[in-house]
Amino acid sequence: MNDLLNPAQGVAEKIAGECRRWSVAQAEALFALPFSDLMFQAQAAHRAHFDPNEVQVSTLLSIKTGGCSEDCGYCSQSKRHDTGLEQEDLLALETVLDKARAAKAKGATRFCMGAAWRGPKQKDLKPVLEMITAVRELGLETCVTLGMLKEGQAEQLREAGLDYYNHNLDTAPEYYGEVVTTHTYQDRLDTLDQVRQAGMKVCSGGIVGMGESRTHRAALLTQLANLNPPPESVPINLLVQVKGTPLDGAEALDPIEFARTVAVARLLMPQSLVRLSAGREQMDEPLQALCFLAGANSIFYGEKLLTTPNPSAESDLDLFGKLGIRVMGG
Ligand code: SAM
Ligand code: DTB
Ligand code: SF4
Repeated sequence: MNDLLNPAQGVAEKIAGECRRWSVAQAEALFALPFSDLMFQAQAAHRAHFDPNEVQVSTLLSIKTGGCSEDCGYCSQSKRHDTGLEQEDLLALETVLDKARAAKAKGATRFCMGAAWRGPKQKDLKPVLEMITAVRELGLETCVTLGMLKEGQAEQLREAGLDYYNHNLDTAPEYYGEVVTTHTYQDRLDTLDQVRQAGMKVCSGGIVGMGESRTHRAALLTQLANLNPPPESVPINLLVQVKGTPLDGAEALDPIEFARTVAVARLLMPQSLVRLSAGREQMDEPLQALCFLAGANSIFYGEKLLTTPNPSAESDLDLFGKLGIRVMGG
């Protein structure tokens, strides 16, 4: 048996120590483990680096909704898809601050602001910089997701006090062209590079359930894990199917395969926060519990993601109570 796959070999230690670069074949071999072995190893990796009973909570807000030039096949906000979404201008600073205060009062520790842009124009960036500084002054960690960054923009974000920049690789390089044609995988990697060079923390993950193969899922996680260093935060989104998008009607991903994806993310990136992200509204409690067992230790918290529903804060706190989970940093 390959050493890496032998539970007796302590895969968590091997991963944290020797194995900086992962091959897709190694990731696929983890996917193919008997479920109990995979879960056991993911739990061991999780416990080596985190309190297994703590989950980080982030609240999302769409600060600029709809009308996006890009053609991402999953997205409700592309102007190329007839989803019936009402386009909105950039929110006012006070509106954002009210939402951030409410999120903090409900127990969120990080506030993530998303804009439906290919990337920010300089005139758009200025008000966002003010939002970042003001949200941080409330005592929340800050994250924004604004699309592709141009030269110098990452530095401006860092100077405004931004903690995390979210920019997902979304799927395998080989599958990206099936989902998006208006920008490339290399564009995504270039923005991640700029964020790192500017000294910010990286939040990057992907979406599963878009009709991709297991090999594609393994390739996505390999790409993320081989970033040097890996992202501090790794959102794993289950596709939320939106009427009017090309991916509406994609074959649903098997829930066990979803839990396996979370476990492999935990094993490949043992020191990262792995976030159980979009798609929780479509998951029952046992599946979410399985994902926490597989090593997920962050969620989006609050009744809305960007444009689609998320479980209520009350139902999440109820689930945390049943599972004995505490809020990280809460
Ligand atoms: N426009 C920016 C960009 O594309 O990076 C930021 C906003 S975009 C909505 C942020 C991320 O949300 C996407 O990269 C994708 O991972 C996720 N996302 C968007 N629509 C989704 C859906 N229907 N289901 C699951 N995840 C989705
Ligand atoms: C991430 O990985 N997922 C979030 C956040 N980063 C920006 C967005 C999920 C969006 C789900 C679909 C919607 O609400 O529009
Ligand atoms: Fe635009 Fe981002 Fe949606 Fe793509 S994912 S259409 S870039 S908002």
